[in-house]
Amino acid sequence: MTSVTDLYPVQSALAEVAREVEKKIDRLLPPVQGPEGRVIEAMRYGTLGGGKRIRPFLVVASADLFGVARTCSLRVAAAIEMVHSYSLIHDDLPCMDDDDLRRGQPTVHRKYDEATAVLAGDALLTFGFEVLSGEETHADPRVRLDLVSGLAMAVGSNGMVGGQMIDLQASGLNLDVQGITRLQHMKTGALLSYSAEAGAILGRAAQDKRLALKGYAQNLGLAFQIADDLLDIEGDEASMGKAIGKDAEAGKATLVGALGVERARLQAEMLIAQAIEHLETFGEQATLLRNIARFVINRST
Ligand code: GRG
Repeated sequence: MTSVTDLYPVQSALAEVAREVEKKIDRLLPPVQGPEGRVIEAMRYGTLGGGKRIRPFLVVASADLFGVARTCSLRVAAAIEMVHSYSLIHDDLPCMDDDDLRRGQPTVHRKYDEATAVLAGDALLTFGFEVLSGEETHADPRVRLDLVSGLAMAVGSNGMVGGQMIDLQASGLNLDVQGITRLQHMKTGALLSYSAEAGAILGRAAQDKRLALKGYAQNLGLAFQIADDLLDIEGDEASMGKAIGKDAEAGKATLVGALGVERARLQAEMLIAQAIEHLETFGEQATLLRNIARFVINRST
């Protein structure tokens, strides 16, 4: 059983990476100017000033295992966070989840307008790739190509976008546990998993180490999603005395819905144990990655 005090070091490490990646994103994004300034302002609004920055943490912590310079790993972390922010901006749109608030603030389409939100998401997605492909990311063009193609696969129709498509149709698909697991792997797991793998790519790690980090983050991603659904339910119970979350109400496919709260909680714990097993090859060096895995299922936001 993990106590709250065990999680302090990982929380401060997470906060440190969050601060560093915030600065990096701020420096990389263009300044708000010219007639196109509105979309840049919306890109900045949608990316800066919030979020747990778990994906950047995974990049930096896994790259640290191979002695990669922070200037490089933070650049990759920033690129991934831009792509993650694009997905959230588009996910909040009226044609998808139709949310008014994100991270406690008005969503991008509420603060600006729908067209600006679509464009800000598009521009963040493409800018993420621009950052990855830049020479400052890594001197070796093969490494940059590996990073670019890995991200493309993680967020395309075989990854995040495909998962989102299945999710949008989930109420009519009658998915079983296997189907929901696949959906979650695609929608949430692929980008999380790529984040850890990106650290290994930057470090030109041997294939077994790269696969170990990928496997670790795949299990982590699924547990992360279960924890997110459990927090949704707890939030709804606290605010309205209801036993089902917004996603369940909306007919969305969640493992919590399919397995029930208790079995889903156990499943998340089992996934975290499996994630940690993948790290054996790194010994003590991977302590932070082990702790972030425990943090993911013990977090309160
Ligand atoms: C629109 C192409 C497209 C994809 C959207 C990731 C996603 C796909 C939608 C997010 C919806 C959602 C609530 C998913 C559950 C888990 C998840 C990815 C939550 C958001 O990620 P966090 O918790 O967010 O890392 P922060 O705010 O901390 O960055």
